[in-house]
Amino acid sequence: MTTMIKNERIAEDNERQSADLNRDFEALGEKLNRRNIDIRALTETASQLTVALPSWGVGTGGTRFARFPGPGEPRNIFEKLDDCSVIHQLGRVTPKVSLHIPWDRPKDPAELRGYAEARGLGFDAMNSNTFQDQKGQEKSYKYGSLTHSHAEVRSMAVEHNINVIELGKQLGSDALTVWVGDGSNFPGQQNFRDAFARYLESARTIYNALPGDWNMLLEHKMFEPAFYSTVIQDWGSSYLAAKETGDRCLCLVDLGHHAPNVNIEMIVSRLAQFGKLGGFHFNDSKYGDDDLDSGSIDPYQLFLVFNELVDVKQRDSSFAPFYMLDQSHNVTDPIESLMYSAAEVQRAYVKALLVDRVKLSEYQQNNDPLMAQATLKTAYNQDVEPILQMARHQNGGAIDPVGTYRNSGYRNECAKQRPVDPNQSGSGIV
Ligand code: RM4
Ligand code: MN
Ligand code: MN
Repeated sequence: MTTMIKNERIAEDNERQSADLNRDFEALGEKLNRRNIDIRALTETASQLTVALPSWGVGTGGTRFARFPGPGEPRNIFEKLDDCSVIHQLGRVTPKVSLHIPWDRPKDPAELRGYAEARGLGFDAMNSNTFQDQKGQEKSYKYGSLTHSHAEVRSMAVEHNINVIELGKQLGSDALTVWVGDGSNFPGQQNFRDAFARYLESARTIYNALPGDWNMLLEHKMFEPAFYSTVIQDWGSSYLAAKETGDRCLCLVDLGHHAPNVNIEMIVSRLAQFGKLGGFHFNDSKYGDDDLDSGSIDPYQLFLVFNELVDVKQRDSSFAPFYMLDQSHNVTDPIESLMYSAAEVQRAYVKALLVDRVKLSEYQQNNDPLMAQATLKTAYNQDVEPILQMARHQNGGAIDPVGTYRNSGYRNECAKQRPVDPNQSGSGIV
């Protein structure tokens, strides 16, 4: 077991940086004050944002060509939780972990829950995996899972999901995210209508097993692994399925799961308008489902998404979607990427909070496109780094999480304590 980073190490680093931070924070506070924005209240609101960590994200990812493992990768779910606890310790945005089952199936759920709680962590939405076969699995998902043409395969996939719900109950989770790779690779391979009907039937059976206070989140994805058609390909299919399934069945938007140039922020608005926006998988993309770090390619898009989310929240204070980072870290230290990305998500949120919504709606009403977009840009162009730093500092985290992490030598310690087991694939998605 690797230990978390010593609090003295964090305090020591913060000590060196806090005088500059205080000056920057005061200066920004003065500027925001001119707009009657209270920087302390804003920092408090920023601190309330949380984004779940994907358990699979702390291992080095890869592509279908290769994976280049880094030193000291976590070899099991306990070591993954160790890494997640460090990410949260320094960044203070990520108190929950989202598990993929069976990748992270614990032998003893109570033990895992205790282990997480001892590290200040809880469990977010559970993810079921019916997109690959497991060792010894009776039937294959090669031609689909929840939508398979054979009832026995569908039942197996439904059972798996129900099983994941049962496990999640023991871990204190309150949502199930369902993403299936089901679809086809050839025109004619699958009847679109029948496949969707089978999906609806399977989804309903899973939904019926959902505890009363849980949500079921349906995640759409345009393509991959199916390259011609995918059953839940777009937000429209997702919406229809969620609506047919039940009130607590909602849509989950993964930023990387759309065609290039699609206006994702408008999808956000549409789903929210009809009460069906349930969650997000944050990442960034250039070409497809690249799973790049959040905000690394198009931070403005991330801001525009949050601009919508803030708008929704103002209209409906009960709006509380599930947020998770869904990234594959192929060339970086996953701990660094996840800390950095969580801060990028928080940054987009804080900037969205800065949008002058009264003015924006006046410009919209008066058909002044230039000033409407300038209102968004004013918020987006404001450097809010001191707010993020202060939020971390006040909550016991590091002013500079990546710097403190590097100073701590945590990764080297992991490399010593976690010798590579040649029989294990480690973690990280491909
Ligand atoms: C999919 C999708 C799911 C994730 C898997 C591993 O593309 O984004 O959310 O769980 O990858
Ligand atoms: Mn996803
Ligand atoms: Mn994906």
